[in-house]
Amino acid sequence: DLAREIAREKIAPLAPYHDETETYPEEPMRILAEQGLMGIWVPEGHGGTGMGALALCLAVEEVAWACAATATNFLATPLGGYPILLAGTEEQKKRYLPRLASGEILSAYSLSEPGAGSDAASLQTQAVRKGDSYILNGTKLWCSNGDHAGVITLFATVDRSKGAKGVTAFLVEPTFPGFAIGKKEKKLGIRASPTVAIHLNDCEVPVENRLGDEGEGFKVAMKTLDYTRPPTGAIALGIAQAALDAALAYAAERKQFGQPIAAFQGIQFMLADMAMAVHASRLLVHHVAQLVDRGTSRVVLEASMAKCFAADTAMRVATDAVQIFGGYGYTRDYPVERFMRDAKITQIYEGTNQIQRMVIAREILALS
Ligand code: COS
Repeated sequence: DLAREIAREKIAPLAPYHDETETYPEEPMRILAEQGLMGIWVPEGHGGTGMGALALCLAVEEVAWACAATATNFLATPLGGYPILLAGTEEQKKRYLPRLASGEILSAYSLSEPGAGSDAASLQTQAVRKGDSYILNGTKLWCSNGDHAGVITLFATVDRSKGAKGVTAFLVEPTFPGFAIGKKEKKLGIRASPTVAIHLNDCEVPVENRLGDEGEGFKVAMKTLDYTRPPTGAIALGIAQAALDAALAYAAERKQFGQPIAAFQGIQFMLADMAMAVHASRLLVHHVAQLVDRGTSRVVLEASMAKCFAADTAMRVATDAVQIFGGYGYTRDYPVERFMRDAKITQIYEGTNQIQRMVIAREILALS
């Protein structure tokens, strides 16, 4: 309820401005922190509210209903922070989690590289141990919220020849020597969410900032995605619900041939299909989130299904909403064109929907 109130009253009115100007939604992010929503996923013992995965999905959906870019920035902190929960030492948890929970600092997750997207294990950024530090060299790409993060969970390899088994996770702070934020991408959608490159030029990371053991990083990266693909599905769900709501309102109000277009069966069937898909997405997202909250040890299948289905739904529903708005929908005077642009990224980030289908196929074939 709190997330919905903030989203509708404070975030939605600013969304078109931040989209148009490609500026960071400072005010929405400040309010989300002020109201205690940054700490939903953080256990109470570490300064959060410990409300769990379902609560995070509900909050993310509400924020995304208003502004998918703000929701992406909001989700970047659990994305960077879950690895600390999963693999961090007590000391690392104490150092970072309370500050992430309060919103004092934000986080980000940096896995992808220019040559390593879907094939994440082929990353090339190198980490070489030198005394009490690791020296990191390489370029990371597509880091959401990277230029606003106080700590970034960043993946490098200690041995390129080992593939996934060489990948190691580090907690990198932007003040570390040799760390630099690079190009900010100019994007089709979620334009108020910065997507940046990171350059590591003999970047010095203290040994105490290695997360987990050498070679454990790939599993940490994958387990993290099991927790963050459901709320990524919730971003898609928020966009889809916003597009459906806009289409319903417009179809009831817009008159052609002497009656509201909602009276035409052609439009009714579109709206019915949109509503079914949105409802099914919500059930998939909530189901996997509840499995996580119940402590289910493996949610790979359900997480990929929820993310993939909700993202495809968001794209289809937003495209249909533009269709229902007709020519008006194609202009920036109405929000549905933004929903359509924003929906597209949900089929790409956190693992493309092709990768999700690959993961789903692997899981069901192994089960049978
Ligand atoms: N949880 C725990 N361990 C996992 C795991 C998971 N969800 N997924 C994979 N692993 C483990 C495997 O069990 C394997 O361990 P062993 O060698 O001990 O058997 C290891 O990790 C390597 O896994 P796998 O062989 O499946 O790796 P692949 O190179 O085939 O890649 C995919 C797997 C394609 C699923 C992975 O690279 C992926 O998700 N790519 C998309 C990346 C992505 O989502 N990027 C966007 C996020 S950054 S915003």
